[in-house]
Amino acid sequence: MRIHVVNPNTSAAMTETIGRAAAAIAGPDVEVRATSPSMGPASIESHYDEALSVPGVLAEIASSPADGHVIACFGDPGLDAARELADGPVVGIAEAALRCATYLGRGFSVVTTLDRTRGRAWDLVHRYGVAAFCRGVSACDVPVLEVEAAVDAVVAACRAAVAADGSDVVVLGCAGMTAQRAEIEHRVGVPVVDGVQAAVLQVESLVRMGLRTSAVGEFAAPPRKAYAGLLASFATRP
Ligand code: 5HY
Repeated sequence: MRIHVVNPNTSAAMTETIGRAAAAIAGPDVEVRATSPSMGPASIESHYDEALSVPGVLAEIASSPADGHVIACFGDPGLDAARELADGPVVGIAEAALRCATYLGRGFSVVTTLDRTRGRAWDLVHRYGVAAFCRGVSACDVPVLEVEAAVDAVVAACRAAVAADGSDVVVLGCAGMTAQRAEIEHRVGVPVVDGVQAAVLQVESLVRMGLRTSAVGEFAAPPRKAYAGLLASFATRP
C-alpha cells in the first residue's frame, strides 16, 4: 500500500518531520511518501496563507500516485477539491484528529498555534459535526515553524486548556506538533491526539476496506474547462 502525505506549506524541515511521524505509525506493508508543493507559503497561519496553499496541494495530489492521501495541515486546505482529483481516499489531519478524539473521552480541547487560527479550528469542529464534544479551542501563541522546538509552551497551553475547558482529551492543532505527541501526553496527563497519526491510519483503514471517495455527484472528477494565467496548467487536470 502507498500513502502520500502532503505538507501544504513549503518548509522542507516540517515535511521531513511529518514524513517520519507518518512512516513510524503506518503498517509494515505501507510505503509512505511525504511531499510539499514547490510553490506557496512557508507556513499556513492565516486565511490568505491557506487559500494560496491550495493550488500547490492539488498539484501534489495530482502528481503523486498512491492508494490514499493525507493533507497534513490543521486547516485541511483543499480537502474537497483533492477528493475530486484523487482516485483513493483523502483525509485531512484536522478531520481525522477531531473525529478520533470523540472516541476517547467526554470532551476535548484543541490547542493550535497562533490565536488568529482558532476561528478556523472552530469552523472545522462544526463542519465535521463534533461541536458537541469540543470544550474549547486555544492557542499556544507559537508560530508554526517554531512550534516543534517549543514543546514547553505547547504543554503549558494544553494543561491550561484542560483546566479551563474541563476537557479530558487534547487535539494538537498543528502538524508541527506531531513529533512531540507522546511527550505532551505524558506531561499533560490526558490522551493527546495528533492528526498526522490519525489521518495516516484512517487512510490505511479505508484502503484496507477497499473504500474510496464516491465518484457519483459532488466528488466526481471536475468538469474540463479553460484556466487562464498562472493556473493555465491546471486545466489539464484530471
Ligand atoms: C499546520 N499551519 O498544521 C497549520 C497549523 C495552523 O503550516 N501547518 C501549517 O496553525 O493552522
